Amino acid sequence: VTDVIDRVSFMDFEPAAASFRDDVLAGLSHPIRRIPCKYLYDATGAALFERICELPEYYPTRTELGMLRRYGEEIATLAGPEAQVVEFGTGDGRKSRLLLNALDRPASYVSIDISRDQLIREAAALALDMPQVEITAVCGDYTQQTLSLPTIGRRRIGFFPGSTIGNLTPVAATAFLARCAHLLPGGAMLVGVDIPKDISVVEAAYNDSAGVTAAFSLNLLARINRELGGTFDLSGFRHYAYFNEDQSKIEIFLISQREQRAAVAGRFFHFRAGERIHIEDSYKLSPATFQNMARAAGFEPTKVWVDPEGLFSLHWLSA
Ligand code: AVI
Repeated sequence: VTDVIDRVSFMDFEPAAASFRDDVLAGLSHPIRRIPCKYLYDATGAALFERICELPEYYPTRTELGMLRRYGEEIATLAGPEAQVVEFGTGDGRKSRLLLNALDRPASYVSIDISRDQLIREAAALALDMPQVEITAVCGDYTQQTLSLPTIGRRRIGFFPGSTIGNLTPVAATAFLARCAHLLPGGAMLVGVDIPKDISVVEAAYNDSAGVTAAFSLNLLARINRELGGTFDLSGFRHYAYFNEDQSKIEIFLISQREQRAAVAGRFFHFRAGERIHIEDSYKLSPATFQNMARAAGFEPTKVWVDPEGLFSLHWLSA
């Protein structure tokens, strides 16, 4: 532990920050242009994502919040008393509060995130609301780094809500879960997973009528302009999201609306009309598919809850 800020213990594993430029240049040079979706979340992107979560078409957030309320008691029984909750990624803290409030005298909460400012802000807010819980903020990249965590509490419970697991390829998701299993010996993990459903419902969630998701996608080009000396004309690109049925995933692209060039960090890139930049996948996994993935990662899936409308699932995995 390197520091204590506002009652929050802060551990900094100093995740590599220099990679945005390298990843964008490599991704735009690739024959199939692509930029990793983690770069969607600068401060503007994180604020836009919070607005997405409130949209009428975007069912995952409110469904999962409802499920945490509805199944809180059962979750508390499975977790046992005085647990240590370890959340991978911070979000806006609403789900962590619901979970901690449902549990029986949770001993501690560890939040792991790559973005230092949001991590500390949310952890400090949580510490104010829940003085009885020991709070640790860990700045690190849980997809890349091996993190050693403090042990406070009887049993470690991992928490990965929001179907963020669906933004990883199945291979990367399995590798991530295997890393988690390693961090949670004798513990368990609660994972939120979006499930396949009527295509029109899924596609509407990623093509909202207010255009917030489009703004979220286009902010990636704005971020490149701001941080990497980019010259993208945002009006020359369009957000496009569709459901790929064969692979059971939403695919999101930015499509060039005309022939154009843009500079990034002093290098020029040429785009044909209709050319795409792939910016995100969002897999939708049935309970059985996800349970198989969890088993391959070394977990024993012990319980799955699905909401009454069949939109979303919450999985309890024993490590
Ligand atoms: C963060 N993640 C689970 C969101 C999703 O649904 O895949 C990201 C998102 N992209 C556009 N809308 C939401």
